Amino acid sequence: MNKFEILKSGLQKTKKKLIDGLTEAITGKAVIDKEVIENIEEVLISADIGYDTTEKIITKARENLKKNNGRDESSIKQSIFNELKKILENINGTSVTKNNINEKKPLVYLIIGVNGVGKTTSIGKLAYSFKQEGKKVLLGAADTFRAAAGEQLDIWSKRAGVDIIQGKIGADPSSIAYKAVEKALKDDYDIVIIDTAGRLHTKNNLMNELSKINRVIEKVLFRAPDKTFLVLDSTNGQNALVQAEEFKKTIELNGIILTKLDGTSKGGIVFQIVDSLKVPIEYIGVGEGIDDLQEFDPDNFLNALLN
Ligand SMILES: Nc1nc2c(ncn2[C@@H]2O[C@H](COP(=O)(O)OP(=O)(O)OP(=O)(O)O)[C@@H](O)[C@H]2O)c(=O)[nH]1
Ligand SMILES: [Mg+2]
Repeated sequence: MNKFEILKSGLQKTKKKLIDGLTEAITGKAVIDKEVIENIEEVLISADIGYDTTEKIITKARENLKKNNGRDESSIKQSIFNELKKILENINGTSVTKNNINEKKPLVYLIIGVNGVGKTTSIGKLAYSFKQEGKKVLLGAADTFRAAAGEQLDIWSKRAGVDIIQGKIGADPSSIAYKAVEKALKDDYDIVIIDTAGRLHTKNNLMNELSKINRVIEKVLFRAPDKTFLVLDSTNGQNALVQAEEFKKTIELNGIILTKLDGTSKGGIVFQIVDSLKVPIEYIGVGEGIDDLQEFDPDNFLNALLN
C-alpha cells in the first residue's frame, strides 16, 4: 500500500461515522427541514467534531440554504463538505514545518504529552524518516521516570539507525536534554529529538519539569527548542482537547502529533483541534510500524475521507 492508501484504510472507521453518517442523514430527504439539520448536527457532534465547531458548520449550512433556496440534498452536503474543508485550510500558513526552520542546526524537537499517547513511538518514526532523508539524528531519552522508557527509545533508535543519549532512571530529565543538545552541537547533528515522561507524581510536577527542560535547552542552544510538539491520542476524543488546553497554559506549543488515527472512529477530532486549538497538526500516526507517521496534509486527509 502507498501512503495515501494507508491513510485511507486507517480512516475507514472515521469515514463510516462521519461521512456515511452525514450521507444517511441527508440522502433521500425530499426537503431539508429542521429535523434534517438536527440530524446532521447530531452526526457531527457524535463524530467528535465538537460542539462549537459543529455550530459553525450548521450556521453556515443554514445560511446557504436560505441564500440558495436550494433545499436539495446535494447542495446541503456540498455546503457541509466545504465548511469542513475551510476549517482544515485555515491551518495552512501557520504550520512551522513549512517555515524555513531547516536552516537551523541542530534542529531541536521537544516531544511532550500525557502517558501512553504515543510519544516514544512517534519519535522512533520521526527519527527514521529524518534518517531516510540523510539527516544525522540524535535522540535524548529524557523520560527517566520509568525504567522501560529508556529501553523502549533505545530499541527505536536501533530500528531507525540513529544515536541516542541515555540517562539512569531517576536522573534529572533536564540533564539528559542538556547533554543531548550539547552533543548535537559538538558533533554536528542535524536534528535532536527529546523524549519526555508523560506522568510524574503530580500534574504540577510534570509541567514544572517540562518548563525546566525548556529553560535548560535554551541555555545551551541560545534559543528555545525549534519545535515543541504535543502528542495527542485521537482515540481519547474530547479528552485530547482537554489535555491540550492544560499543556498550552504552561508550554508554548508549535504543533500537534495526532496518533492512532488508524482503527478509531474519532478522527473527526482533527477538525476540532484545528478549529479550536489554533495549533497546527503537523503529523498523524496511522499505525504502529516505523513507516506509519505521515505529515498532515489537509487536502490528502479530506480526499482520504471523502473518496
Ligand atoms: N495503532 C497505533 N498505535 C500507536 C500509534 N502510535 C503509538 N501507538 C501505540 O501506543 C502505545 C503507546 O505508545 P508509546 O509511544 O509508548 O507512548 P508514550 O506517550 O511514549 O507513553 P509513556 O512513555 O508511557 O508516556 C504503543 O503500544 C504504541 O505502539 C499509532 O499511530 N497507531
Ligand atoms: Mg514513552
